[in-house]
Amino acid sequence: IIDLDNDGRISKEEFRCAWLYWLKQILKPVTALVIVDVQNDFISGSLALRECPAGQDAESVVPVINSLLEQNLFDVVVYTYDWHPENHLSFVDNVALRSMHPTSKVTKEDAKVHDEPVFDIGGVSRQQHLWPRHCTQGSWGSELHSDLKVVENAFHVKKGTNPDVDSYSAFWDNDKLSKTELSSILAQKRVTDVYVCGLAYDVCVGYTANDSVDHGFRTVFIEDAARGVALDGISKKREFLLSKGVYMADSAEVPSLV
Ligand code: VGL
Ligand code: ZN
Repeated sequence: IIDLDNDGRISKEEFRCAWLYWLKQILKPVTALVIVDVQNDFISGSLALRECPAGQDAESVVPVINSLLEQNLFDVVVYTYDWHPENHLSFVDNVALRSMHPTSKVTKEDAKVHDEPVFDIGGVSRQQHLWPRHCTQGSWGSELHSDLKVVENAFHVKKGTNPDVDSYSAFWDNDKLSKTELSSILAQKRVTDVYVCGLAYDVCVGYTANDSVDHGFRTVFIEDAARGVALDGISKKREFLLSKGVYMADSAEVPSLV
């Protein structure tokens, strides 16, 4: 007998039992926690989320993620890093180095943070959201928050290393020109289920969750272990990810999902 809730859907409790006693035995999930960009610049540096429109406290994800790690729930743990060269196209102070495409509504002279100029990159037009200079390779801002637990045998994946294209997703750059190491790590470890968390909800965590679904992974987004840039961005991203089949979870229910 299946216990259905008011919407006629299987209840969470029923699913939990079905998962634990049947599905998990058959599917034998291999789980990965992908901790996206929990770096100083997004917490207290140049792109501190508390100074972004949503005004969120990015540091508060650290104890939530540490608690998940301390419970040893995952087969694979991956830390990702936004890892930009000095001349990266997303930095507002690099606009002077760039050529604008004729279709750009934003000019070199008045480009500011959050504008989206269209650059001409060797004859290719590429629109880019502008950010303050952040996460330059090897800088303090690019380091993980010092309280974040770093487990042994974890993988460390860098993204955003090409000066001419941004990379919000930990799988691909924004134009899908090249992949990071993430998909080969997950394939080599035979991962089936990807859990994502970190910074920022509506940017890099959201893009990573989307690409995780597109790669065929069952994907869980741990919402209380993520903080975002803008409230409307967060709610739009949430609706979009739900429509793609991402499971939006609270960290407290993760032990019953893995
Ligand atoms: C990110 C803005 C620019 C992120 C990275 O990690 O969410 N956001 N670069
Ligand atoms: Zn970046």
